[in-house]
Amino acid sequence: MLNLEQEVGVWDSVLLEPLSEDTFIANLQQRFKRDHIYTYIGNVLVSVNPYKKLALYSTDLVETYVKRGPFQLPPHIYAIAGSAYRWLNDRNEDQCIVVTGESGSGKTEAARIVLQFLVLVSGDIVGVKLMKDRLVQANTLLEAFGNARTMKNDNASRFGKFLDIEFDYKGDPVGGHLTHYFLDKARVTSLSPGDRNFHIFYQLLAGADIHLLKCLKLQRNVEHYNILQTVNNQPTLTDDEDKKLFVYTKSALEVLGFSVEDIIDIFQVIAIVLKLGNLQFVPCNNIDGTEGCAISNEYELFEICELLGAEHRWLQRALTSRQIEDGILADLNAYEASKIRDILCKTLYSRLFTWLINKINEIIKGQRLGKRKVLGVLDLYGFEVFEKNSFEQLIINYCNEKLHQFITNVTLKEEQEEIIREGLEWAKIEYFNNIVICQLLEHESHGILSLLEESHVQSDSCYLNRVEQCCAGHSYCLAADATLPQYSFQIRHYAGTVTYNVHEFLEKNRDSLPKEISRAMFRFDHPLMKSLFPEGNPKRCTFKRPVSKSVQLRVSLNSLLKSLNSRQIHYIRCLKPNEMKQPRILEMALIQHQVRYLGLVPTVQIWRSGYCYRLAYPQFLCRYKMICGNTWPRWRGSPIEGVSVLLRSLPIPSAEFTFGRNKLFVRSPRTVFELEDFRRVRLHDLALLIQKSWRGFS
Ligand code: AOV
Ligand code: MG
Repeated sequence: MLNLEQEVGVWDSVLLEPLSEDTFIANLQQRFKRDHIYTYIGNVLVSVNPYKKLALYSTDLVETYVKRGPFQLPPHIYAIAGSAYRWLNDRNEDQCIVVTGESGSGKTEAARIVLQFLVLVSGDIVGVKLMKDRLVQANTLLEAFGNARTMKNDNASRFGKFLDIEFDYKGDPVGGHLTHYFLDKARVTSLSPGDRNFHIFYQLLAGADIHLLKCLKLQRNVEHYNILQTVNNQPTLTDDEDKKLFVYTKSALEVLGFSVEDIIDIFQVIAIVLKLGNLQFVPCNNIDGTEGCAISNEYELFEICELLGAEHRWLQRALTSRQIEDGILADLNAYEASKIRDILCKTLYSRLFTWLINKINEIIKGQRLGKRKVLGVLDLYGFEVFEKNSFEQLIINYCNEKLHQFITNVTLKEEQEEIIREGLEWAKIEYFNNIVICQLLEHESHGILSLLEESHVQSDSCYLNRVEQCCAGHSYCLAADATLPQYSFQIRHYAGTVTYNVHEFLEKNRDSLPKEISRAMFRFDHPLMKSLFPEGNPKRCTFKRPVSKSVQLRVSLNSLLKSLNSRQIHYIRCLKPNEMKQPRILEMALIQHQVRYLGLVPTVQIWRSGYCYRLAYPQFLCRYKMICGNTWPRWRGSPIEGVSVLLRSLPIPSAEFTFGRNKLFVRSPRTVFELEDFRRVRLHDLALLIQKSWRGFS
């Protein structure tokens, strides 16, 4: 339980005396030992993953934080969520809560707690309650289909998630929109030791009743399915847990309003992926002496086609041959056919995932009545480095570089630049700017991601050559070096060094699907297949080459960051205390590494000498002049003089404010909320006054 009296260390690192990296970490450690996992840096929340359930979250506590207002109680994620919610309502501005930290640091849990908070503080009329249930259930559903166990995290997000919640003028959620980024679909057919596939596969096998299993032609045991096997299979979730979670997943589908037919269709796709993954191809010789292949366990193929209500030859042909000219087929060998099988499994799964997100978006779409304010919660996958790192890690780590760059820009660079521009006294604070790594990755002509798009780069080794030619001398890239393993290059990311193996980089980036496969899938008499493979419709005459994965991601990330620019942002910086996923253990070296690369000490330094909020003088006057004593502020001259008259009339210490050239700077968030409280009381008084005078008239 949160103890309001007995606090440990300091709540806000800004008050640390003296301030150094050591005292900052010692404070976190002291607090962590007593289960105080949250600490502020001004209005930034630092959260250390406790790896155990803490009695920190309850309806009562939500009420306490709402009543007392943010930042007046011990640090808590409720205060951050409450602060965003208050900004949204008081100031009518769009908000975003950005949760960052490496894999397993607690981002997804934090995002979930924020959502719970918003559900608890808002209204409960019928339509609103339904929307809130749907938003919560959408989260549950996405975790089942988009999360999986990795060596770093038993519930690792394998996609990036941005949930925007729309609020009406009363502060009630009335709609939402989900954006997702790059799903790590490679894991559908290839798991690293210790990993699991997406949770839904295990949930379905453990949780489906006999009748459903029979109808999906599935066997209960996980060992039967190739795509669920790893070298080092040690499941941490028991069958019982998967079984329990399946109940939640099913109920999420129901609450979201998926029809019984939709639900069966979804599970059929999962069953088809499992069974496709089992297909084995064996070499055989054709009459003309060329090498072809046959499917050795045809019963799986028959069952897949029974599920799809179709003739098995179509799929067999699509998997084992390729059209070279109109109507002329060439046989694939066993290796080629198994590659096509894997591509089909991954495509089916990722398209099902996108279809689910689109459906959810239709379900949670608000009715466009009047202007809506939005509060977004951003929960991407955290920075990750494994023993073997591939294209997926490059994409995930690129996202993290971009987000880190954005945060550094806003909180460290632009913050200082503005203070200097406004003529305030300022001793420059140094920090590492990772823009150089972002450029290494995305430089238009020779960035590591851009090289993937070069038309003459047709193989992974050719791509590696280009990386070696263009980036070998870069201070954050190591390539063509004898110390590196074969087929690899290395990047010194802001959060650590990662060695990438280029195997399948090109194929994963291009992400193209043979048109025979699309055609075969579209032909099946299965409504979901038709919508998952629309390009297979023979009436569509052209096959467009899909936009590559890295280009897609860059476009959507840029538009995300652009939209963040126009919002008030609240930060939650999550730290991982140990690599063993164990409670009560805080490894100092690991914490120090994260504190350094996240630039937390420079953030404290900026806060110590800085300001949480600023507003141009005319806007400040416009918003707050009504709270000036009993009258409007009287002054002659410029708005700056009006602001100074206004501030003198308020019971707030003058040290809270600093006058810049064009803007007023406010030191602490508490002061901003105080100003808002004054304003609210004044508006309330005015409303009463108007009501009285109306009564006087009538
Ligand atoms: P992530 O989102 O940051 O990693 P998660 O939010 O999934 O990390 O957290 C990992 C695990 O840590 C959770 O499954 C919980 O067991 C535990 N945990 C995290 N936060 C808390 C908390 N506040 N209280 C109790 N346990 C917690 V990744 O998705 O891998 O980047 O891609
Ligand atoms: Mg996560």
